[in-house]
Amino acid sequence: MSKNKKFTLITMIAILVIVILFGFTQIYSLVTKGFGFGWKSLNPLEMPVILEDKNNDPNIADYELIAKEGETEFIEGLKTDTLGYNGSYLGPILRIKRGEKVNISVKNQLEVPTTLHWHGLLVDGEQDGGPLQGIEPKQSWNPSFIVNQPAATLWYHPHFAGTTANQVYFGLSGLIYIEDEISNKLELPKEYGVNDIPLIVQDRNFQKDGNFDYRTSMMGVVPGEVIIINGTVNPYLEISEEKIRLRVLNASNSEYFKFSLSNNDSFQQIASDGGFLEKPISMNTISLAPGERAEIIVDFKGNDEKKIFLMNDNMKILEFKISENLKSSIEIDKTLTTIEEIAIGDNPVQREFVLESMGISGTINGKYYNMERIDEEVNINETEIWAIRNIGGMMQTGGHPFHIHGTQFQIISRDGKKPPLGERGFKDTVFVRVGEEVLVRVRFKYKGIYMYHCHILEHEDNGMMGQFEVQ
Ligand SMILES: [Cu+2]
Repeated sequence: MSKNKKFTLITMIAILVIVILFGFTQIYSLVTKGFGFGWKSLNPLEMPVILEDKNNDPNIADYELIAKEGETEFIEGLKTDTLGYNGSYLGPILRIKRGEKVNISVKNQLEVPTTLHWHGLLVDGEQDGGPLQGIEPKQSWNPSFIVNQPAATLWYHPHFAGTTANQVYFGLSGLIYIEDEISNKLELPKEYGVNDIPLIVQDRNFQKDGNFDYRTSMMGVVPGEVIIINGTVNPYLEISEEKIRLRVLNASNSEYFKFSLSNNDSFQQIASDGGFLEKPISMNTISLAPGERAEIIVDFKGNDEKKIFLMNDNMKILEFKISENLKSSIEIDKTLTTIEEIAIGDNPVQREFVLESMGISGTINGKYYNMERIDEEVNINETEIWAIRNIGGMMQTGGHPFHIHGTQFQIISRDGKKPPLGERGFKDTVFVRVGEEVLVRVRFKYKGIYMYHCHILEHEDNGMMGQFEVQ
């Protein structure tokens, strides 16, 4: 063989190996990056509606959520096929008072089965909306529960085994606000849409005709070049008051976000997944893995710049258009709530959850999800210590957001060290980096079968989930 031919052969084999390793779609995405949206044609940030309670009794709420297909105009003049609850994309906000009885009629108008899971809500296993509560097309599911947990920003989304990632990507997600005596009493911005703003953050790819370009390879989902907030492409928000409360949800399938302000100003975190922190915490960046939430207060007082952006790493994702005459705001309370450590008995039950992933799929304790199998038996009202370990795996690129249903837990440690201040409140999802071990204190107050899983939705759909029964 001539030197030239040998060289060509080696080059071709090298290209083949690269393509097999990284997947065609990943390479395509790398090549086309930079031809994305940039920052142009700004749209006012969409505000989800607050769902109307159809019951006049102040202690009972009757809600209706209809999962259906629709069309959404993200890009001017182009229609995108989407899914939504009661609308074409995303869903309304369920605003629930602590102590209230909630009846929900969930109707499935999709052509495929779905479920509706209340992420972060403490309810019986049968009301939880996991993979075991499937709703066939044209059928309804009518969960009913009393909400008894602190004020928090939670969310809802489908959880049907194997199709969750697709249904969430196309639009099925919504927020739940729980309010209680503490949240009502605190000095905080609480005027919805004015100074209390939801931010449902998602990455998306679009095709030329406007449709979503949801692509996966053996590596996982192809990261979106466009960040949309509340379903708005290139959004802006008019700021007319000094202090604005942002309730941020990472509703992406697999992207990890690192938020900051373009002027690098600090802001204050006031809540994590399960509710308020004890005190506001000042910070310059906040990271959220898929499924995680945080509430932050941004103070725009004394800014010379009239344009400040919310950033994800180095990318602008939301423009704050700041008014000339900002309405002055109240001072935020210095103490928000009291968080008691979840009480623990002598010799608590300890469990270990080993996370291992291979590109788009993964296992927990070496097992893929099996609907017929109960992986752990847990006693009700008994605090346990769960150790979650990420041992990496083949083609492992990042960490796993580990979500436990039916509880709000407390993080004891990350690799033996106390968690950062923003993680010392209640959590239902914790990001576990490669090689890291996270210990949590967990207790269940309701009975039934629940899930624990990775909240990278492609991992979840491809087996990275287990079941436990509380009794
Ligand atoms: Cu994962």
